[in-house]
Amino acid sequence: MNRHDLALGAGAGLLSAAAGLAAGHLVAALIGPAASPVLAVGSVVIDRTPTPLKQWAVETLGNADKPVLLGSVLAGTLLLAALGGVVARRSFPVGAGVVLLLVAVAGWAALSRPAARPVDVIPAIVTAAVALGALRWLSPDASGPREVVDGMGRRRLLVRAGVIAGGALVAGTAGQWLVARVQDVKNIALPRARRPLPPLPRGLEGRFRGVTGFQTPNEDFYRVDVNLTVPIVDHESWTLRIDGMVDRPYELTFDELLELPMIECDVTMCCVSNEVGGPYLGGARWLGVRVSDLLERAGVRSGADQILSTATDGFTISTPLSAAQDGRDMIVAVGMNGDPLPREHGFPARLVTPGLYGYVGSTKWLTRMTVTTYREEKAYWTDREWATDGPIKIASRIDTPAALKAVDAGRVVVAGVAWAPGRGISAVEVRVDDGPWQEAQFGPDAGVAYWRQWYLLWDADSGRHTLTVRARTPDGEVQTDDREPPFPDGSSGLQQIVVNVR
Ligand SMILES: Nc1nc2c(c(=O)[nH]1)N[C@H]1C(S)=C(S)[C@@H](COP(=O)(O)O)O[C@H]1N2
Ligand SMILES: [Mo]
Repeated sequence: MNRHDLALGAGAGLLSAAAGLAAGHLVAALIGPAASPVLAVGSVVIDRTPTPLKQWAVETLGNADKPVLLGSVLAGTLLLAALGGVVARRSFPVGAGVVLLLVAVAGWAALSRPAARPVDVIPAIVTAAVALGALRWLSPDASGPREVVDGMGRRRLLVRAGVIAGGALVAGTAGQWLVARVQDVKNIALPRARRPLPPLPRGLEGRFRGVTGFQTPNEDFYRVDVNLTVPIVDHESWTLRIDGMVDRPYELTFDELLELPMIECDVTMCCVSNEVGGPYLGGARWLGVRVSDLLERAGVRSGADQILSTATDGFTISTPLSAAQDGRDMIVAVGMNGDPLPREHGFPARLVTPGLYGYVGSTKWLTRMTVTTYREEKAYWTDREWATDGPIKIASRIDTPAALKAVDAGRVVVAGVAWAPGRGISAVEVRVDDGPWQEAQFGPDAGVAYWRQWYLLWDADSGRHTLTVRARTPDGEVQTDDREPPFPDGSSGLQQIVVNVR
């Protein structure tokens, strides 16, 4: 096989695979995006990836972890497809076999998801049919004499390749467009809270540039989950089931949920994987139904100590039952900052648990709450050796000045946020180099479940300076530089930044 042959074969393999995947993606957009071949394989890869590697990916790649993963899956697929194309020039059945193998993996991945339905195999079948058809069309008839093989003619081959590439582009784009269209849920009408809270005041962001806003807009709210694509849940057919160790298990539709008494609460949510100084937290006003009300109606039996919540895709989270019973505002939320929950953040309903890290208290795309015990059942992260109860550690962050930034000598605004949701923050202190701890001023207060903005006016003299921040809770805890377990990358360490003053 010469170079020319190799290139033609690889090209045909790549194009065929791309066309197949695009067609599969379009069909998946119509029946359920999660069954899209690339996405299905990606999800299985995520689930099978060992936790330390996953953590490493989140830490080093941040929110890029998903594009990077999808990109790798795609690259691997295309590489194998190219190989299939090359082999197909020698023997079409063997080459086609390689392509079929790829599709079989995608089909298996689509069907092995917990929420899979039989129809989810359709995108894989479409992918196979289109990919094989395209490969056949681009391959010379190997049984013929050499002249006929080459005699397909450059022009004819180019035209065919163009048709396939164009079709793939159209199908892929249409698939993406369809997915985006069904995702818009902004105009669903939500009820008002029984006792609405006064609007959150504008915070320090109105006075100092660079400070995190007091209320995080939905578009800017951090997103952390194991899903490659945002689950698209139809609220008309969605239900919330409450069962397990209860006297009267029951199920609610979305409309029935909206008829229950609603409360509003301001809660700062935070991810355990947030690094010191990191971005994985946000403050929002949530609207929802108290979990204690929902459980009361079911009648919790004695002996239970866990709420095992399940998302529409089968993902589970364990929350200590006590969080629903100790008076804090643990809710099944349907609203976020005055709008329905965005799909990214759990539409139609999610848990919000003040004071607990997201992986133990904030199930998105919630569909079931099962009252049980930790002895009986373990959820996704708990099963991966993360702490069973995840109270958020006291933490603080410097938003401005940015680390390593050069600022002019004189008055410099040092500002940021501090949080210990559930306990509240009573003081924030900043230290310049080895100097004394200086007490910062606060922005507005929205209760103990919410973060506080803080600022300090620093009279800076020129040179290189190190700023350190720490927070205190009303119950006397002082934030220390503690990055020990139970959280492998716990977020309680003291943030230090270096600033160059001119
Ligand atoms: N269904 C589902 N819910 C989930 C997760 C998930 O992967 N799947 N991740 C949890 C984690 S680790 C965090 S930190 C929060 C993040 O919520 P957000 O994406 O709305 O900020 O959601 C939690 N709820
Ligand atoms: Mo998280």
